[in-house]
Amino acid sequence: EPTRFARDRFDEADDHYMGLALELADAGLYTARPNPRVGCVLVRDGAIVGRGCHLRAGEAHAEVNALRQAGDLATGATAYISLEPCSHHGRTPPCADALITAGVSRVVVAMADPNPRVAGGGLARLAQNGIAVAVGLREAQARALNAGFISRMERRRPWLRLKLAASLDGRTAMASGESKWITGAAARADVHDWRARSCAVMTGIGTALADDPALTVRDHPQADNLPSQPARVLLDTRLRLSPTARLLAQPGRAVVYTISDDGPRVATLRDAGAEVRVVASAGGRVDPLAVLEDLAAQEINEVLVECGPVLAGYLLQHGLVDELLLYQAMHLLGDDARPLAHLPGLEHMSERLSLRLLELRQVGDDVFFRLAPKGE
Ligand code: AOF
Ligand code: ZN
Repeated sequence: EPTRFARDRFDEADDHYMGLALELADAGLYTARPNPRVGCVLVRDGAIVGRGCHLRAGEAHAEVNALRQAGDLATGATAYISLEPCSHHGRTPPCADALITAGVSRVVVAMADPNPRVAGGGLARLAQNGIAVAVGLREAQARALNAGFISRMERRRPWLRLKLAASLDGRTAMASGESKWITGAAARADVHDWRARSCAVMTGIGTALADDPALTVRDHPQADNLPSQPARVLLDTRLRLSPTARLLAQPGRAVVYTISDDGPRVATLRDAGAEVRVVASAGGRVDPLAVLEDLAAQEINEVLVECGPVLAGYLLQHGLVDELLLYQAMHLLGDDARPLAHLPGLEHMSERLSLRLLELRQVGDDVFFRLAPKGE
């Protein structure tokens, strides 16, 4: 529905302060989940009188932290917030009411809150109380910061990042399955950073059997500050996972998705700490889309998939990849090594799967590409 609020009346100072609000929001990158990362700056007579961010679900929202800092100086101030203030009673009372009570005179937000419990209600409440409201400043940046939260609210599925590590000739493992290590230590540390911001890390049974990964965040500055380890999610059509698998023995949730109704195997894995969930099948295997929808219902915002070529190919082919994170090592593995992703052979260039380059950087001796499939 078209917004009734001004989208274009922003000056350079507005842009500057919204930039600060977004910087503050970044402080919740690893800790705010399942809530969005939000920052707020209060400005009166050209001076910042309050700054706040939202650090953890259940704790104060960004606006409340900024208002506390400003005290009486909030009266007549402009609030720059990276997300529409809430209007609902959730884990905390509505921020829109707090801004009204504090006597703020103008509110600028980067984007409306896609949460159906808010969805314009916060802005409407402010406007009804005589507060000048403007929305849409640095919206793209605000949406990128909370891609997972927004995806969960708008599409009812998480934001999916597919991480792959390949040689210069695009190979991901030797024919034997040996894949440790394609890329260097710096690239692996970078992957732990992507894990740390995610609600879940997902893999397929092929990778789980071949590598026995732990799928936890380790050796990361935020490792001990996370609300929990990301949930470890396994797609295991026939429940082939060993009850002694490392991914079951780590702190945090381990969720095994299957289409199997093999009671004894389910019981064995549950005893070993797994949450076993039965979902729909797609072509005789666990349906990844059904898994994603189930994860969204559990407040999973961002999913990092670290898997082999079968699941990678499926996700790419079915348009389920929102971002591809590719670490490429400067060596050649040869014709017998395994490809990046299994995709059907194509006859024409016009059928190719095109990607848009979003980011490119060197990580140790490897090269990192962040890409988005085109045409979504
Ligand atoms: C804000 N400011 O800093 C954040 C907001 O359960 P609660 O009370 O923590 O509410 C969570 C919801 O509030 C979340 O789903 C989103 O819609 C909004 N987040 N709103 O005004 C904030 N983090
Ligand atoms: Zn709020």
